[in-house]
Amino acid sequence: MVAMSDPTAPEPGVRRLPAGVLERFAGVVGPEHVRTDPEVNAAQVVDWTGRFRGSTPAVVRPADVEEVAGVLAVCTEAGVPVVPQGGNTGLVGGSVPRAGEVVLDLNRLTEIGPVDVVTAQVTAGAGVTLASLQARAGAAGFAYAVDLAARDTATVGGTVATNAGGLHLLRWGGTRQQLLGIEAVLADGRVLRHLGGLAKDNTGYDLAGLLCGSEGTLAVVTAARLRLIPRLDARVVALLAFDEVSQAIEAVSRWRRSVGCLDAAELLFADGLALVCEHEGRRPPFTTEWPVYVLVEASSDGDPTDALAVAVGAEPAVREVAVASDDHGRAALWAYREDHTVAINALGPPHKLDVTLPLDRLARFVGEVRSRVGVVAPQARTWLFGHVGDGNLHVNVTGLDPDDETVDEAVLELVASLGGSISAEHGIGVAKRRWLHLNRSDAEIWAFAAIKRALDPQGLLNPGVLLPD
Ligand code: 2HG
Ligand code: ZN
Repeated sequence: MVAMSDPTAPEPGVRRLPAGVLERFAGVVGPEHVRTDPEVNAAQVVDWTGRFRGSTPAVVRPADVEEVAGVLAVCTEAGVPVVPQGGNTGLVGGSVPRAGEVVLDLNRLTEIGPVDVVTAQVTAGAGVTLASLQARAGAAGFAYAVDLAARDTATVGGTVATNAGGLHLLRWGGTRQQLLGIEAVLADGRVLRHLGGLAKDNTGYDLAGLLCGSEGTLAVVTAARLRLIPRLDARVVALLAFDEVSQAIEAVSRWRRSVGCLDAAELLFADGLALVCEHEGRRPPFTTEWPVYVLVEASSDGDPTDALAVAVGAEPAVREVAVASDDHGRAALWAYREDHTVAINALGPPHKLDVTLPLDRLARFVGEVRSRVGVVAPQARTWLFGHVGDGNLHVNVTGLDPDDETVDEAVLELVASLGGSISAEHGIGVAKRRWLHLNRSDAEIWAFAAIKRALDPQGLLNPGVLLPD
């Protein structure tokens, strides 16, 4: 018996599936892995921020690639749309069944292959969390280059599907730079598998590169062959205070050139730091409140503290410094930065605008964005933080109705007018697809649509995500 409520009487607003589809899903994955109870599925129909909500007739939980292929074949035959979902930590509404789609939950694909110590590679299933991947790589003397605050929940499949950037991109690149091969299932159940991990392999189209960042619209990622980096245990973190954002940005540009082992350079502002301290009940890092802070991390196989100290000492604009090289102290400094997301979310569902600016225009953007928001939404509050080394700012705006997009439009137009990207690392999702044209030409969007039609002719994979209507 399928573990579900009566499929003939769906919840109000929930899509009715064609007769027999739930039973066919159950035939593929086992009845206990077809979940139809709205209470059980509640956390999987809303995004992490609470801004994007939907409903689903069923969450289907395959155990492996064959079961994913079987479920998708049923969906194609029955014309049932699907939203692939991993850790559901996305921030642009890309993993939520907004129009009553079936949720294809990849969290059971947790297999991690052996670490190949000669080539420094590993194959990981879509449902492996970044934390588990780090643990496996670490045990073999390596690390995985992509790291995020949501590491305990975010999965390999989700980070590949969104080409996640994270905290260490400036040194090691984002997810696409780690990807040596992919296994993925097309809408009709066909399996694409290219996991050999050969360093040189020019045998046609780079499907891994194409699927990475396609946000579940072209195929469902089931595994990835990933590059590993050396595990560098000598690590130092410093939090540095500045008076002006332009000074902070210029200092980071110099440190990028002078400190070869720089892993991260993150930007914080006084209001965000104060919010984090209040929300977490934590003491501020300094007795004086400074307008701008930069958190830097360096790692090496020998102690990188001196290299960082020399570089920091050469910057007269640095007003105060807190340094930590032990695990506890480093985590405490990182928490001032990583806890922004949670602290802001506690104010109510934020609008998240994850953008990149050319580095020489970043300070100007910071100077203008709050007033642009103020003009269209005087009641709103704008929070800024991000990966300053990459020119990537996270503009979070609270105090807005979830569906009110006037602020989104004002900010994204400002970004585009300054030559920036409307999506640095979170993707387009449903949140930004109306503005894809700000960064992509008609010809590019035509090519996107042509690829989508070729791989998913019925438009069943993550409908409403990435591509404009
Ligand atoms: C981060 O950098 C994540 O911490 C989340 O990309 C950013 O909450 C956000 O807007
Ligand atoms: Zn980020």
